[in-house]
Amino acid sequence: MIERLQELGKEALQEIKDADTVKALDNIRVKYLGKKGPITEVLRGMGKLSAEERPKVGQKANEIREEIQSSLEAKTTELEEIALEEKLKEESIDVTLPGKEIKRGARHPLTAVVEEIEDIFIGLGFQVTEGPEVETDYYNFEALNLPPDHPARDMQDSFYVTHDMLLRTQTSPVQARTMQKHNGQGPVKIVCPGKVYRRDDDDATHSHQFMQIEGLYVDKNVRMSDLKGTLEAFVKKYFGPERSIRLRPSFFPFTEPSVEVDVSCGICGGAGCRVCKNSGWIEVLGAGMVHPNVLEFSGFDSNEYSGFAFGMGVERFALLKYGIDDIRHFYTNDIRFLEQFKRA
Ligand code: 2U9
Repeated sequence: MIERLQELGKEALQEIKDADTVKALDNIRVKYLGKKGPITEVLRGMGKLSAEERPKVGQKANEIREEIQSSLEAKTTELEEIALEEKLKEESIDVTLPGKEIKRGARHPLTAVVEEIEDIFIGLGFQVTEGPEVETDYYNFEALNLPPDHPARDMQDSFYVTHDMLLRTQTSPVQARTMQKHNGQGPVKIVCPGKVYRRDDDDATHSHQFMQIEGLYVDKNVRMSDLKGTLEAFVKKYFGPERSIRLRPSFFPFTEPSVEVDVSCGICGGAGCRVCKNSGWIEVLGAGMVHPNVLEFSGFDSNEYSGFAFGMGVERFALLKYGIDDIRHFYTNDIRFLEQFKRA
């Protein structure tokens, strides 16, 4: 019996040595030390042994059992350590690897142009003011000297929300609201950037939604020469000191007199080319002296106060600066277009 026990012990230790998983060790434990295992069986048969043999066999059986037990424990620890090491190796982080590139966006070109223009006017003493895009008929038209029968108020030209509310067709209502808040006290010196809406078929030069910046300066003794000097300073800052402006007479309901402002062509320097349609000049702004009716509508005494106002389309300024040929590029969000405006 002792021989049989020794054989079993040897067999078990060999199997433990060869085991390569904790699960396999568990199977070995059940196989050799379980209730139906060979060692238990040997112990069960001890009743048949002589009183002399019984303690010896019992002692050997316990020795073998303990040997198997401790070998199992040692091997379990060993396998667990190997598994842990492998896991650590697998999960280790190589801090020397280069990081993943994070895609950086860019300011939209129209935003960049708006901010650039705002900065120039801030430098000239203007404040930036914004207002609602859904406006009342009153602020969008009436306060700007566009009477109810004016053609610009045609339903066909504007996006009406209700019978007297519409998407603003210009940013001028912001100026009218600001003047009204001043209770007839100057100065008011503001630029108003923002989106405006007009019923138009979209093409390379038109969009039903575009951006404007308008300016207004109301104070005592504001004159046409102040308007000209301000716009000249602005254009030279935006396009370059070599550029000049010229004013041509025009008409707007909210200004009198009104002018259209051209900048000398930056491509041909005034000699005439495709960009300036051979005239040497490019139209960029509308402007004029604020109509007395508009001053009065917003609570200013037109005998005491005068003012100038101007308006420009932001897209046009962006097209000219960056040599873009189609206004629709600004709204279609093609990443290949937008990426070109990333800062270095
Ligand atoms: C108030 C009084 C006067 C704003 C002005 C223009 C001339 C003008 C156009 C330029 C191109 C609009 O984007 S565009 O189509 N604007 O020509 N705008 S004077 O005059 C005002 C505004 C508010 C209270």
